[in-house]
Amino acid sequence: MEVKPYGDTRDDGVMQLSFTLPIPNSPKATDVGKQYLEKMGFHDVAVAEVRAIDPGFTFYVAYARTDVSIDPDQVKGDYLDVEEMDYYAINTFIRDDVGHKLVVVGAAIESDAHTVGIDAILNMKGFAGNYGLERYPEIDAYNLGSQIPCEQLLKTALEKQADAILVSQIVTQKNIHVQNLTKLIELLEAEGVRERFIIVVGGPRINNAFAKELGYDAGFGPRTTPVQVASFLAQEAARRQNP
Ligand code: B12
Repeated sequence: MEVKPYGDTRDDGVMQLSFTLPIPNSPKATDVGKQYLEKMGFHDVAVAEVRAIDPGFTFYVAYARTDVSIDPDQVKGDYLDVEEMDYYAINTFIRDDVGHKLVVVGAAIESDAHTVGIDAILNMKGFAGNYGLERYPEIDAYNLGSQIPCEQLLKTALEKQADAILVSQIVTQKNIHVQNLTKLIELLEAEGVRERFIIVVGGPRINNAFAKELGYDAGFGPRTTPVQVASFLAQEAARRQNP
């Protein structure tokens, strides 16, 4: 079934838009913004806010109506198919269906110095009201931090006999994340240990389809919560145990 944005009533197509044009905020700036949205096919355009954010830049907030609709069933992709469980259910599931504690080793690899993403998933205190994986009695989590060379991550994963390797990649400038993520997979393959681990990558510009293309088992994007990751790891470990 086709749907349109919901503003005031079902399928009225009303959207809130915000954008910046590289023009000074002058008496005609409102009309420039309005006509730009009309050129894009919007109608009933109401410009609600026009502000100079710099002498040469004007920021807009506008409401406008679109005729464009979409059928969500026609959107196909490689989305992660995981039943999200809660903290307690995940621990029980690991105990009953995996049969041993899950060992997880995580790091932001190579040049990437951002720790907050991997910490959000692993740290005991967690993120967005969710405990991190360190808190799970049925998970042994090792957070190596940031700027960890792939070789060191693999060495630790082997030493700890990890079930899963969790990789964070935040910086994507000049596709550095592609290079780093490819390096890790190639290293695992060269050492003949790729199939030994569940390998997951996360970051603000990561999605599941992209991760799969690079040879990872799953990819997690912005606003990922620890329960989503723990649910995936538990279910994937159980699936591998009973293929
Ligand atoms: C804090 C920060 C820093 C801090 C990091 C401190 C630290 N200890 O982490 C410092 C100041 C060191 C820093 C440095 C740099 N930064 Co910085 N930084 C940020 C900032 C402001 C916030 C990042 C953050 O903490 N987000 C909060 C966390 C919770 O969100 P998250 O990382 O997305 O993580 C979530 C998901 O992505 C996912 N996730 C992430 N990792 C993983 C891993 C797994 C396994 C899973 C399952 C999920 C997962 O789950 C998390 C929770 O939901 C962002 C801008 C922004 N607002 O995002 C820029 C930003 C990421 N930085 C950026 C840049 C460019 C840099 C520098 C290169 C700047 C420079 N020229 O020196 C350096 C990088 C140095 C390096 N070698 O890496 C750019 C990256 C642009 C790009 N596309 O590549 C950003 C986007 C800023 C910008 N707009 O330009 N940065």
